[in-house]
Amino acid sequence: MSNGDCLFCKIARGEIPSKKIYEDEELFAFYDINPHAPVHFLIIPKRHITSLAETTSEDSALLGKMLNLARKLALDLGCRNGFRVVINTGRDGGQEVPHLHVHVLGGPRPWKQA
Ligand code: IU
Repeated sequence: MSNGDCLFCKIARGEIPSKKIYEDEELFAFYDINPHAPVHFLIIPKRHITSLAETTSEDSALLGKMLNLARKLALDLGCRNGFRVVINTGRDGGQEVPHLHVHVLGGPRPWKQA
């Protein structure tokens, strides 16, 4: 189920434009609007999940798909020397957008830590 007011649900539905990298029935990937590294993109589920803290063991397959896609897209986008995967979770985790998202950061260093 998507959430009408959620920014990332709107991005996933194409109602707010984004630099899309990938889309399937469950996931959507797009470049971060404020990149912290030469390659910085986000992977989100199309279904509204507020954060990693709201997932359950029933979301295991979805979470696995998100990580598999992180690896695939990072390599496709040239992050051959490594990349960083971050899931900010909740207020103390520094999460600003309340829709689960995986940050993938890579490219030649130096770059800011997200
Ligand atoms: P955070 O993990 O919730 O702190 O990160 C949210 C990210 O979403 C942050 O890096 C923003 O630059 C990014 N972002 C975006 O790419 N497009 C948007 O419309 C908005 C935020 I709002």
